[in-house]
Amino acid sequence: MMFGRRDVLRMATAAGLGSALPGGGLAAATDAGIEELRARVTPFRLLPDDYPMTEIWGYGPTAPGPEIRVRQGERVARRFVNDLPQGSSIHWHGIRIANGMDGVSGLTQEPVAPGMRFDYDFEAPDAGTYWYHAHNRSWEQVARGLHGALIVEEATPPDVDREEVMVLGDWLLNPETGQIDDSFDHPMMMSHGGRIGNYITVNGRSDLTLPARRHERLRLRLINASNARIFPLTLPGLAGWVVALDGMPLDAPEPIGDVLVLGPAQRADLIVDVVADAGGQAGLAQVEEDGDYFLAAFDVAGTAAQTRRGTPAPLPPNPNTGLPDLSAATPLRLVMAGGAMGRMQSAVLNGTRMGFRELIAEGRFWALNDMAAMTDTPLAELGLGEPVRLEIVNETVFPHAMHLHGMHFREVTADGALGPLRDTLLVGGQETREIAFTADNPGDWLFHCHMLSHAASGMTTWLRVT
Ligand SMILES: [Cu+2]
Repeated sequence: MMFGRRDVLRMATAAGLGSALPGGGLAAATDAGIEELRARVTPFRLLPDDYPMTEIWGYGPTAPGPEIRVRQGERVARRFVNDLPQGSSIHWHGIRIANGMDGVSGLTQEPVAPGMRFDYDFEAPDAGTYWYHAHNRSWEQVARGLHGALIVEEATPPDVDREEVMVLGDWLLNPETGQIDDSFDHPMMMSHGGRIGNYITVNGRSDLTLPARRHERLRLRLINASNARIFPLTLPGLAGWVVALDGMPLDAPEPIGDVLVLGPAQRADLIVDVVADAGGQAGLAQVEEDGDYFLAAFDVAGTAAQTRRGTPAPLPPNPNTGLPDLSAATPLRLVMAGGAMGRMQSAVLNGTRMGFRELIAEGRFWALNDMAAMTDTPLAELGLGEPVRLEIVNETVFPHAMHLHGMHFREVTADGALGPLRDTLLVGGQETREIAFTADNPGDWLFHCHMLSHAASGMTTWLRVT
């Protein structure tokens, strides 16, 4: 099978592949001794050199923003300074966090106004691969570049030669100007699969190429930071195991299947060996109808070892691995309706039942349990420690990546078994799935679709744990 690079801009008429793109993080200590994370409008070398710079919104001069990395149990402290023209806040995706630090504008805090700041300070109780992103007008702000990796290292890291964090980005750019397409509220994006881009990057580059040696063992931390794109991935020239999903270690490493599917906001930790010959190429590729295209490539030179190593040990478990008590679990049900080609006749918006056409006029295309917007009352009020099972009925024809804040859940599979811990579940069109969790974190927690245009147009609800 041949693997090539995808055209730079699929919509563009002609352009050669450029190379160098600048990077560079930032970290500024402030007078208060807390590190600053400053969101600003900035030019970024997103496209190759023969294109103009792209104006992005970044945590610093790049997208993704600076990688935040701590050891398990350490604190993350950042002073968020908002130099954007809009209010904003930062959500620390997948971290079991105190509610007031969850960063959800309109639920756990007010948006931080332009020119203002907010100090985030929380413990990272679980090792794993997480990310941070804007959580006000997220369908616009994340798309403009406000996202970055948050890595929590194990006390005893796995035995690998090195690791690579790979933040998958999906940009919708105007092919004439190279600037971010600003049709964030376009009904087509809201009502279909969400804002799908035309320019895919890994760590802000379309041509990321890294060196590797045959039989080198790598840990890959994959993060899907796109607004709506579901990545079907293959790993040509690499062979190995999934060791964690959404940051949470699997009980045992699982061999990577033919295709690894990563929905919006989902992460996968892989331990892979380079099996391509020296002089060959390996990498991370996206499956498309006409072939597989490298998103990131390894140029294989030299040999790290004569033979492959054996199966890796599982990652050390995090402290929250207890199983929810299904026999005592409170049953909840969430019906997802609407969207193009759906059959939603009406839904309730701000206390008023409206027909689908009226809802569309209000920018609402979806409903959760008949509600086309966040309501004052939560989906459920749960007691601290209460076990829950939540059936998710997707009556729409689109897949949705359902994300629970503050707590991890396990999928209840058809045979009644419990799957691995996750924070984001990709539910296929017209599928019914079930998750279970113990409501062990007090506060108001969002539960929403991570196709961010969907979240903005009806697919957001919340749970209260007291
Ligand atoms: Cu959705």
